[in-house]
Amino acid sequence: MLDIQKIRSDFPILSQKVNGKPLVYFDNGATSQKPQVVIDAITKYYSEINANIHRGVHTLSQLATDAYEASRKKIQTHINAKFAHEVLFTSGTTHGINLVTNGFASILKPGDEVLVSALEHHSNIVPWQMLCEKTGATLKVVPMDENGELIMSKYDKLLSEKTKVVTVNHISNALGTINPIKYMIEKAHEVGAAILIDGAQAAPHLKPDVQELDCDFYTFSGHKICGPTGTGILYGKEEWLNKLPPYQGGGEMIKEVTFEKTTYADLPHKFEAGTPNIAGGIVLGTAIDYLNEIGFENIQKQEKELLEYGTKRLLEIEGLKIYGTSKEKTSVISFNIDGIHPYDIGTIIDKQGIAVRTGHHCAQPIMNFFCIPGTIRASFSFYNTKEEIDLMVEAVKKAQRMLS
Ligand code: C6P
Repeated sequence: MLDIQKIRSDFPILSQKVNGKPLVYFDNGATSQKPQVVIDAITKYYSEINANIHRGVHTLSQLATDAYEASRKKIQTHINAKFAHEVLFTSGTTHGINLVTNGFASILKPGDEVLVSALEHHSNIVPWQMLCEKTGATLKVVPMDENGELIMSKYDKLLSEKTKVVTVNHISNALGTINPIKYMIEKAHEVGAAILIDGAQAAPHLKPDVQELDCDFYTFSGHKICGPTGTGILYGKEEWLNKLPPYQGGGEMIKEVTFEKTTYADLPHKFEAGTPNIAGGIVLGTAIDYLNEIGFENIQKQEKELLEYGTKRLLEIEGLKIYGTSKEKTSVISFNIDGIHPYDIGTIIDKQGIAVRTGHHCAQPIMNFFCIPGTIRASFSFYNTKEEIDLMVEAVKKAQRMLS
């Protein structure tokens, strides 16, 4: 059993008051809070070893380079990639997806098809639309049902030899659905398509094993897993990363430059032009260590309890409807109350110190599917408690009384 109070004391922000009330932070889907070890590691980097990496022979540059590359190895182990050079540092999930879509611009042709799912965040729709506009490929959508589950029989039918890439999130940010990605990866490969998994909402809750999954790309953001903002990871299979052209040109991504021709560096540097977020990359490793010390089994157990308890308590409220009722679900509850706009509830409960996200959650097609403008989304982390859920339920009831 986790000692939640001890864990909470690792996060300085959680003992703050907001609007005069103890903070109840249920916006973990947007970004997670940071433990003191992560905050300290940022200070330590800038106080002790700050220097540019892969460039200098001087001691600080070596220390910074070693720490950065050690973090890459740590992340390789964490996601079970075959090689460290399959792990690219990015600024986040959005960057990772754009790197891949940019690469496919030189591969796709008119008549080719890209399959996205109906459950995607805009970050995993718009770059693919842009790619299709550029190449003449066609974007097709794997539909979902009323529970927020992707319809696998429709997926099977959409796949054909025309399908060149499939892209799907591991977990939906708006509904919490855990998608059957293992099945989807196998099926994509049967028709020879590559597949990208958007792991932005999965990485906080589980340890993805990219070899076991056999996905071609897996991407996630550091800021959602207790790490700094402006950090992220794109895993790509070596053969794909070798095939794709570089994303950006600049320093560090070259072997040799002349005005006639430039040759590119080996992986991973081919995709890491310019000075990266060095502190961020190193400290992302610290965040991953922190989560592994707590243990993903413990994290899942705590979050499952919060999901079950939160669902039960919220459903006590008259007129409340939960969106996203899939069998496999993570600790996200999206809901609305009859006749009340989600923004109004969000604004009123904020006055009680309760932080939730309201709106379309960068997933407008999902809102369109349900014919709603948005939802109130409570997304729980392992450091949340049932007592906090009680506070939210009371605050929502109060808001409902005020607004009806
Ligand atoms: N979702 C949310 O509140 P970035 O912004 O690059 O770190 O992550 C983008 C992204 C991509 N895919 C999924 C499934 C996501 O959930 C997100 C980020 C946040 O739901 C902020 S919009």
